[in-house]
Amino acid sequence: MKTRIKEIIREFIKEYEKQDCISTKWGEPLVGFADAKHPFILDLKNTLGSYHVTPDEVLDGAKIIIACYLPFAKEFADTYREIDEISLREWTVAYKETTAMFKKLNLHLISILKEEGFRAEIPAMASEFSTETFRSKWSLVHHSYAAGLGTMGINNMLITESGCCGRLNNLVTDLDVEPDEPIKEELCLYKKNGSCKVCVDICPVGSLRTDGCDALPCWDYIMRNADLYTGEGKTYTDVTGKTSNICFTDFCGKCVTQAPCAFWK
Ligand code: B12
Ligand code: SF4
Ligand code: SF4
Repeated sequence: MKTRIKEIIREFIKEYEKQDCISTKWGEPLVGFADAKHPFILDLKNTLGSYHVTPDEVLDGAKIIIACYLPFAKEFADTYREIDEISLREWTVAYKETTAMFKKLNLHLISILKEEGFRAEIPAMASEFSTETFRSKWSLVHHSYAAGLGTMGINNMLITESGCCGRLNNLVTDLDVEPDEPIKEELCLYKKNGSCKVCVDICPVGSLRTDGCDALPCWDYIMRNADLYTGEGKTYTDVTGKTSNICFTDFCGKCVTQAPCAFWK
């Protein structure tokens, strides 16, 4: 069943990308299966905060979280290297298109799993966050870590064996499959042996430090791009209601495009 799900995801994305209306180019998806009852996940209400919802609150009887990391195609990501202060409209579009595609992929998976007698639910709160706390009630990074997709970089991104220049998606299910475990090898080069801090040096507003991240300067910076590129739809909803819910596609991403861990090869 795990192999079949991986193949369904791969095929769906390949076909989706062929549409004339889609300009984003994606690479090969990585898929992992997290145990919804893994102590790391059950402890998130303590480690992150009681606001964080559990898989059971999304789907009663949740067993497995399907986690997907989808990299942007490397040649597509390379276009980013040519620019400096602001990001290209293409990236804003890529963010919006990837988010929209994930929603359709999730609906596709839900209907296939239903035919097989399984239930599945989208953790809708993953698409919302507060611009006061900069936290979502569903952390895609933490669940994808539990699914064995990668480890946490000091750029605040999940770094996978394919890199970190991509986006994450989760689906909560009651699938009956063997869960994957978090990977043991540290993938961030700073955490591994101190040999890199490119992301810290490259951040134009000092958001990233080797001992943590300050979300506010990053937020202010990427909102300049959001103001510039209006009309591209939204990737997120601000639960405080302070920012526009009509157009909310924010992007900078220098820390995930111009770092050695963006793509390992
Ligand atoms: C809020 C948010 C933002 C905010 C705040 C980011 C911040 N730095 O705090 C803003 C809008 C600024 C932002 C910017 C970006 N974001 Co953002 N963001 C989110 C969102 C919606 C919620 C994040 C959240 O609630 N995290 C939970 C809190 C508790 O985690 P945290 O504050 O990051 O800190 C924790 C980790 O550092 C962790 N930690 C430390 N060490 C370790 C070790 C291990 C093993 C683990 C598991 C954890 C861990 O502990 C900390 C506290 O518990 C998620 C989507 C989602 N629903 O998850 C996307 C998400 C994290 N963002 C993503 C991306 C790509 C970006 C940008 C590159 C996009 C851009 N706009 O240019 C930038 C990069 C900024 C950066 N380097 O952090 C991707 C990350 C993909 C990946 N490879 O991991 C996500 C998952 C969206 C997606 N669908 O893929 N983002
Ligand atoms: S750029 Fe280097 S230090 Fe920063 S997250 Fe990637 S590997 Fe770690
Ligand atoms: S997205 Fe840009 S501003 Fe935000 S942390 Fe990364 S490099 Fe810094």
